[in-house]
Amino acid sequence: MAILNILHFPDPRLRNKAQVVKSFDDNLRKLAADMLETMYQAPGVGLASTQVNDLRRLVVIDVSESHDDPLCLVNPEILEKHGEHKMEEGCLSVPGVYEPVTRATDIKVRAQNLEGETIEFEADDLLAVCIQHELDHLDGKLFIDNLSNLKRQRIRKKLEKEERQAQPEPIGQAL
Ligand code: GNR
Ligand code: NI
Repeated sequence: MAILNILHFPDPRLRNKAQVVKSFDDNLRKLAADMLETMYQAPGVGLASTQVNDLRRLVVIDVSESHDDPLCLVNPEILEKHGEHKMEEGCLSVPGVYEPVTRATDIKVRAQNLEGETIEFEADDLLAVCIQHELDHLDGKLFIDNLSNLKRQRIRKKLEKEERQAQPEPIGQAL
């Protein structure tokens, strides 16, 4: 297993749209295992493939308190949405930023598991929020996209500054 690098906003690769998975092989299972390890280590309750610069439609989620209930969803779709509520969200790709987002409260989901079998289930509470958040990632969307341009601009500036301080550019050589 391996810890993967999580892309941070405003990295343009977070805008990529992930592609439908057709081969359910060991390589896909390795990606899922690596994404779970990366998510637990972060720590976070979900992670989408686009966040680790992979374009296979795969999300991993674990909203359990004991961190022992992993869910891997391949090619996930939301079939039904019911109700609305506003909840504070965060994102491993937008570190340190927490903003309220309006989402459906109850959803019906269809996905495939790592063996390619179709599964359908209903979700509510944090699991429903998390699934909607992760599906947005697969389509290149981020939870800050619905904020005002000014707010998003401020977030971009803050993260760009943090990125520079984490990896300072080499000092130009004297010529
Ligand atoms: O760890 C995460 N917590 C979270 C909290 C509220 C709403 C959504 C999330 S998902 C986030 C991990 C992440 O960025 N997944 O893409
Ligand atoms: Ni996220």
